[in-house]
Amino acid sequence: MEVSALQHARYRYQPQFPGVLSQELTTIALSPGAPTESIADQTDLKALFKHTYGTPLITVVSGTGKRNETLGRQLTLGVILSGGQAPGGHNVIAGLYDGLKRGNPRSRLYGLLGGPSGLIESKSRELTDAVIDAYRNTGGFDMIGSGRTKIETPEQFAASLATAKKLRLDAVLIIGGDDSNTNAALLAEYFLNQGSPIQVIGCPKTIDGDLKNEHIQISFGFDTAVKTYSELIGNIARDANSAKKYWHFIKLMGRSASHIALECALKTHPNVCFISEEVAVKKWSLSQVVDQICASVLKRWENKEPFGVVLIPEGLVEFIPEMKRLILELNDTLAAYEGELAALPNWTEHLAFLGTRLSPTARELLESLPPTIARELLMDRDPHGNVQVSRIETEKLLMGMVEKRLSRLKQQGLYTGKFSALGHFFGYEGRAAFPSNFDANYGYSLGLTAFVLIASGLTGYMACVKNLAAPAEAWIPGGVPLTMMMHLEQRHGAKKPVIQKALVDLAAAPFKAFAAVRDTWACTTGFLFPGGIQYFGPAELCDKPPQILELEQQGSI
Ligand code: FBP
Repeated sequence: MEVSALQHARYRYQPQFPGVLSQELTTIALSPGAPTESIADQTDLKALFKHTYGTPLITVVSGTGKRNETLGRQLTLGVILSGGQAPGGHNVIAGLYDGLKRGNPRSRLYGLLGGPSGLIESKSRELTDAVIDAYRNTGGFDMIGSGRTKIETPEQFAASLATAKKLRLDAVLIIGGDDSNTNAALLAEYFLNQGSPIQVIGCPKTIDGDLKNEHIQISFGFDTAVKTYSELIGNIARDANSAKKYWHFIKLMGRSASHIALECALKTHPNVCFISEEVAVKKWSLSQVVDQICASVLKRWENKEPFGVVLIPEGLVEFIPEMKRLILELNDTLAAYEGELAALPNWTEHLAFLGTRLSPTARELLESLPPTIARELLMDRDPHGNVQVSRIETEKLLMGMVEKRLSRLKQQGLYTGKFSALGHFFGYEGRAAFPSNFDANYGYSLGLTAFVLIASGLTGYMACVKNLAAPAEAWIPGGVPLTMMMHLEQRHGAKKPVIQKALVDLAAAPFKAFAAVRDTWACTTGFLFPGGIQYFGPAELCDKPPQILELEQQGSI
């Protein structure tokens, strides 16, 4: 198979990992903490997770140096990649594989194909040296594929157990985000309920950075994704500063949370960046959001700088209270009139039909939106019939509204400049990039840690690695009980146990660092140009962890 020069060079990269994992793995010890509680709803969760609730936090420590036969026994494991791609996933599998072979060379690893459905439908491939070596330090999830199927129904749980038994698995590692790890917790509990000793361990994956708490400092994939987007933002900013004629509106992936936008802002110093969590707390209207962009446009035009960069988190519209209300009303109304709407030939008729059925405020807002956006709100639905917020072209919505506002100011003689805007959406560009050294090291360390937890007989845990702002040698591997990160949430009309998503904390150091300088960025040109990810060279260029992580751990820039 032909590979690029970089892929060839990356095959030879040796991921760095915690010092404690470099000793003979079969001599390692686990240090348990006190029993744990879930973050809320303790009584309900204790009842739902009778076998796995309340287990202690685990730290992996140096052992006595004596071989522990449990850790050296022959094992057969299954691994699943779940949800959206995140750079570093192949290295988790490589770390798991290497740990497994270091523990006992006769152990085997199966990849379940296409995400959780590989377990349900019993689709797997054995992962050998040749397969693993072809994917070391590469991006994407193409080694075994991924998928978004949830193991939900009693039949799916039973089929999962049947596959695990058929492959004679001792354990399954589920590499995924908050929902997939919730699934891992349910599966671990189910297996024990069925009297099966098959263990389930989770691993924190997502570019969104929203699987994060006291014990999970960041998910793998975030670092590479933000470094990729920041390179592109920096390049665009430099182009803008050269041509001096365009305003670039850049929407960034990340679902509801704005961690990606915040990290990209800290890395590139755009003129405007919205943090959805702040918009919600301050209850900004769409018009106030537009005001802020216009204020920067006017100021920069006065300064003879008729160009700029605006960063927009993917989930912004959900956090603008009036838009949120409109989306909820639309979801309800569309569900109530599903049949009638299906019979209408086009979206203009949908709009007219809905017009009389929405509240006056919702109707007014819908009608004030640019036609393309109104159309996206009406036509683009997910399988549950809800508006697909991530598909809404928020960058175009804001460009259109700013343009409208500026032409009004022009008519009033308050603005005489030109305004040319270009829209971009960065998302998929960053999900399958070659993992940065940080993600290559972190993914590999998570895989090795997962092996240690599995070989030690644990189930219902997420592999974790702490102290990530330090060099990899000083990272601390361990395990967090999945139930410890859970609470109950209303989902599809019922209370369900879920791992809590982490939104941007407005009281924490990363947001404060951004808030302290953004007014200056709005009026001046102080872009940073981070350039492409550096894979070979000095550590300060190649191994830097995400800035939000450094800020959280140091409390300052
Ligand atoms: P995960 O939550 O599975 O990690 O996926 C993250 C993400 O990249 C989001 O940022 C984005 O909104 C979504 O996936 C896109 O999903 P899809 O791959 O189905 O288009």
